[in-house]
Amino acid sequence: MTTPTDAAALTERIRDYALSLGFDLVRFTTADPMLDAEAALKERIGQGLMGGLDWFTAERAEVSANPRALLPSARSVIALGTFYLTDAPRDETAPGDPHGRLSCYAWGDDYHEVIRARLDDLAAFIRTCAPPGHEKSIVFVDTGRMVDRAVAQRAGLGWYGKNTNILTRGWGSWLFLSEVVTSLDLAHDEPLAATCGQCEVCLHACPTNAFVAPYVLDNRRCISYLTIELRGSIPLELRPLIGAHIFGCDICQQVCPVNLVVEKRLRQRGQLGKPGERLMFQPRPVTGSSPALIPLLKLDDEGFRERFRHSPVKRAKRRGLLRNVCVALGNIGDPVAVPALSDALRDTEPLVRGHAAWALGRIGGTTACVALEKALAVETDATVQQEIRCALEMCG
Ligand code: B12
Repeated sequence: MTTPTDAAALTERIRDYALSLGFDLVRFTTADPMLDAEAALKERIGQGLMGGLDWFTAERAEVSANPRALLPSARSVIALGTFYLTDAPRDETAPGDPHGRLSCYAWGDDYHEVIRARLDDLAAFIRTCAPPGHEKSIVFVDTGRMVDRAVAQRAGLGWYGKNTNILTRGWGSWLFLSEVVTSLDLAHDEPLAATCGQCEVCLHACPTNAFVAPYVLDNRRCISYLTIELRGSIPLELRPLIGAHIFGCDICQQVCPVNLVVEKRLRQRGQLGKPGERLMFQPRPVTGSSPALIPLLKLDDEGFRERFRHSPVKRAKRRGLLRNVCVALGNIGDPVAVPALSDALRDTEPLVRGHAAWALGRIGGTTACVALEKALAVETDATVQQEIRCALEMCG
């Protein structure tokens, strides 16, 4: 039997160890089911707002909102936050050298790999200090069946922002969330009383109007979904709204007043933008935070694998990333991209050919039109033929 004093002492040992591993926030909550979260998830699925994420089923919602469905002996959940912002994004696009935007979380090494290693270390530590019979634990980061944000909210790690992200006073919303579900009895924290109050800046800043109400995101309109998770064609009406985003989007976080205050304070204290700080999340040398787009369009499978090994960007796969690059080039509208986009009309992937056609139509001009006409004469895929015809109409 663990006494409250034992539990408090053990909780502090675990907190200190987690902080020493590089986690920035550590809170503790019970392993009771999160019934509000389960109801919210089921409601969103029922309304079609999780459309496109076929794996997000009502059954999954039931399991992921109930830690004991995953570890029957669970008594506590350790909620962890890892700050990942390393510097403010720079828009490097200049005439003749179009650049795209990577969302900040994807600048550096794949956080799943970085955090998983820390979680395994923490779980091993917990095993060594657990009383007999309480050694069991399982770890989660993002891809596991656990509602990361609901755990973080109940543990008082942060509060729900209206853009659905968890916000914190010290680190804003620039945190990866992860958990350890354990059979240990620990001292539990309370949820925070903080809210976003009257502020709705994020809701109105979204270029695709993805928020149907505060706290409610329509996944199918979110640029993050369209550029990362969507495997097929990007809906025509949304393409112009995506701008130069080629992997994820940070707009609803960048405009958040809490985040702006946090960034300013961290910068003043020298905790942001410091060379050598959080190296694993700093922009990778070859790709940076806003990569040149034309060279990306020339990547073959091998080149893509090589360039994005250990980067979150690999999730989009070559065809998804090149699709996004075409859309960004179309939106930037610089004719310097016409030769590379014309070459992409001969890509092995119909998805890339179709989006290259759209971009050429949007940029327009005689060279783009001629390339589209030539491509139409030899194209065999019906969807791409349709894209080319639409593009020729845009060309005028
Ligand atoms: C599916 C998913 C997505 C989808 C859908 C997003 C979404 N809103 O659900 C897509 C691909 C679009 C996406 C995008 C992003 N994601 Co994502 N995503 C997930 C994933 C795998 C599941 C999220 C989920 O359960 N969604 C279901 C919906 C219904 O949940 P929800 O919107 O959070 O709803 C909760 C609250 O809103 C609340 N609620 C409901 N109604 C109400 C009403 C009131 C009044 C209140 C107070 C609360 C409330 O209850 C709900 C249940 O907890 C998690 C990882 C995980 N395993 O949890 C990461 C996760 C949520 N994503 C994350 C990140 C970083 C992002 C991006 C910022 C990435 C980017 N830069 O492009 C964007 C942000 C977009 C946005 N504004 O949400 C982080 C969030 C970190 C944080 N600080 O909150 C997570 C936790 C990954 C991680 N482990 O760090 N993501």
